[in-house]
Amino acid sequence: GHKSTILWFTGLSGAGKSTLANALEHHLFQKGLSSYVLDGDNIRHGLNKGLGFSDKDRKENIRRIGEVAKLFVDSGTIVCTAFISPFKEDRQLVRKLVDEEEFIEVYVRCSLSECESRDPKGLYKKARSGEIKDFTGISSPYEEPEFPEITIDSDLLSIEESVAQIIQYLQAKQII
Ligand code: GGZ
Repeated sequence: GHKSTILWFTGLSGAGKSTLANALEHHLFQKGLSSYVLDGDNIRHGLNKGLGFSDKDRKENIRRIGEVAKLFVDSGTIVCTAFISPFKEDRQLVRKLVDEEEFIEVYVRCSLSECESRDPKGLYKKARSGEIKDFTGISSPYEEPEFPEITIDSDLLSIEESVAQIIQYLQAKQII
């Protein structure tokens, strides 16, 4: 068995949140554990279609995702959320929605220059040229977590090493 929990991935666009959340989910699935990933693909294109990237919309995006994540915890699932979630206050509000041990903040730390050089979707380039406004790290702030439960240095670690670091934490806390 396992305890249900929220693994709240936060970090810049291109830091590897979704990739890591999906790799972790795959690993947990192999172990027979029930987990689920919430990310832009299933949330921003569905439930939160219509929300943009103003501070206000990001706040509402994160609030709703927090509420959905809480439902997954209630259902007994390990839920991995992969959103930039740039504001400390919004992450703090989600943290308060569940029991203390049920919120694990995972800071996927990666330098802006590394994210920008990866630029898999060409968004940083568009942000620099002004084609996209309010872009996190360029023209909109990212507030680093002060006391994340886990920090993954994604510009130094492979996906496998990163997954291993999270698994080790979950085992040490007897969540899995
Ligand atoms: C940041 C943006 C923006 C702006 C579109 N700022 O790398 P991606 O493409 O796949 O991930 C980014 C995603 C961020 O959505 P989130 O829901 O995670 O953001 S937040 O938590 O702040 O609400 C990026 C794309 O959407 N994208 N415009 N202006 N990222």
